[in-house]
Amino acid sequence: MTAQPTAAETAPSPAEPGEDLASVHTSAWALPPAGADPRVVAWVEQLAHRLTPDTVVWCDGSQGERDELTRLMVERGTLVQLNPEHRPYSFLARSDPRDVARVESRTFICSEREEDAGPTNHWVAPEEMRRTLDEASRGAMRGRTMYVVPFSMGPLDSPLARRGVQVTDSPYVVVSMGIMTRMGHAALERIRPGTEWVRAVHTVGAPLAPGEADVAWPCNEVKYISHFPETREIVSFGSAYGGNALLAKKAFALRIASAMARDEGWLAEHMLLLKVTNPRGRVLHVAAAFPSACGKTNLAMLKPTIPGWQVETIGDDIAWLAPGADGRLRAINPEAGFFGVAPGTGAATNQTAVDTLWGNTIFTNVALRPDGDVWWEGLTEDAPEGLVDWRGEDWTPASGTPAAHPNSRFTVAASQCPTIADDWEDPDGVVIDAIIFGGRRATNVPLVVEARDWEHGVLMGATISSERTAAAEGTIGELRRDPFAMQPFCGYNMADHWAHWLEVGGRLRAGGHPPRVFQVNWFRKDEDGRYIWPGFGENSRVLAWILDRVDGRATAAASPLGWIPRRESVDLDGLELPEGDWERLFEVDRGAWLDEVEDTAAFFAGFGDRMPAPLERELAQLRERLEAL
Ligand code: OXD
Ligand code: MN
Repeated sequence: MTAQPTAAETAPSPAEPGEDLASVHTSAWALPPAGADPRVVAWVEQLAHRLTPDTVVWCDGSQGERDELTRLMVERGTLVQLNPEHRPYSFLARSDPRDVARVESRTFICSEREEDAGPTNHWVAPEEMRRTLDEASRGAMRGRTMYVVPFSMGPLDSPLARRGVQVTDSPYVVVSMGIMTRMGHAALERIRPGTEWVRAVHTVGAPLAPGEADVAWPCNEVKYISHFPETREIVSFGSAYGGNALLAKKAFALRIASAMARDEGWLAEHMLLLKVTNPRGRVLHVAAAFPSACGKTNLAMLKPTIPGWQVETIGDDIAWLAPGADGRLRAINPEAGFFGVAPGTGAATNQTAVDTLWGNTIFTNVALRPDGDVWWEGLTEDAPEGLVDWRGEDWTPASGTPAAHPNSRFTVAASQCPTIADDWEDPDGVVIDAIIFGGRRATNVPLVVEARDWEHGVLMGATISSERTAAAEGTIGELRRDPFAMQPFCGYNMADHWAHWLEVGGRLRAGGHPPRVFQVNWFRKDEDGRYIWPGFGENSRVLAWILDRVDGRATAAASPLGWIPRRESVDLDGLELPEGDWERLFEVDRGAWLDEVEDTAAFFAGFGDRMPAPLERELAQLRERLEAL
């Protein structure tokens, strides 16, 4: 594949003074739909003048539009249509091998003041970033179509929903946004004078010279995923993949929305949402934050192994939470689809996800079977014969590389999930009874602990972490911190995010029903590196204990780390836990924990005077409880 030109190489010279770009281009620019908010129309026009697409198309979100776009992409080689006998109305996309994941090193928070981005974000001054992006994006859509994609995050008429408009030159992004959001005409209609809406600009950054042939996955070596939290704007240049390009997701629903939520008194979080019905018929709802690649989609579609419990899905990645008029915390899933990691999704780990993907699905960077269906590592135990890998090359198990890219994905409507809850689109949101924070920890962190109170729970969220493995840069065993699982997604200073949680907690406490807060860790290992807890469906035993605590039925014992379950209060029937494993799951190593507290103190010190005092106090109290052991 030929190298894509860089941003600098592709930037055409600015228009000559006095040149009337509008008269050059407007002929192919479709008229905006009648009634479109004039602010949106003016913004699109201004962008079209800068990006100079050949055509401007306003997307209506209809099936006909989607059919036309997929047809176009099949023709261009961006999509392969899968065999409809196996996977009706489904497609495979193979990305450029240099565009396969989110690029955190190229993700910028451009707040007015550096300290408002904080030490966990890459900050660039907004004027400087605007200058860079203006230059890079001048003419960047030449030879392409600019699609205008209006969308709603959250059910269309929910008071918790927010609106956005993304322009993009990638039809793959349009079709994906159509699955991941409520996209099209209905969303545009809801942007009226006075409605706040997020402006999101996306270009693959690969303009075409007249007559130049396109490639299947245009992108640019240089990438900028830039966020302007004060003005609620996103500009993404150079990538067409996932969170870099589907700007409704991480860029809007987390980075920009977290800043909106800070200003407006709610929370935008990297959390899955569950509805759980206990054996007594009580319905409870759970929000759970886990870092990327900790099995959020599996937990969101959990099949309990214990009788009497029903778990249903509301969301698998993002939750917007707000104290309601009744003083209780309510939550919506702002998304309409799942953009899940394919490898590791199979009958043994998540049959519900496998069932969700029966059709109407876009797969990206998975392997292709000779019968026109897809495959990835973990879908079945053995790889089928005759696979073509994610790069489009023939593959056998002897190839020595995975057939599906480790970050290969499925994009599918949430409504297609067999366990989707009946209240998943409740416009008022569901009442949250429990909040769970989880990390991937081989050591120290017990299977489950209940926080002593909200402040202690905020400490648990602020200290989510995973040990580095050989797969990540850095020293093995060193902690990779991912506070609130929001390290790559918080659009403002992380310490202010903790202060905001403390403030929201104060309001929930005043309402009399703050959710209970828990920490879980499915990944603890013994000295031989063996996972002690079986995980997956067996996690229902832990979830049941958590919700029995909320229901006032399960007992707990005090530990320096918080409340841990008494063995008899957890349903372990039918689980063959080797002798001593239960105790190992809750072991507190005083020395290792005191070291961890010191590491946390050093981490907190990095936030200087933005560090909220109640969290420092919580840490000091934890140290005291450990010292008393
Ligand atoms: C995701 C992520 O894609 O967290 O959901 O990276
Ligand atoms: Mn995620």
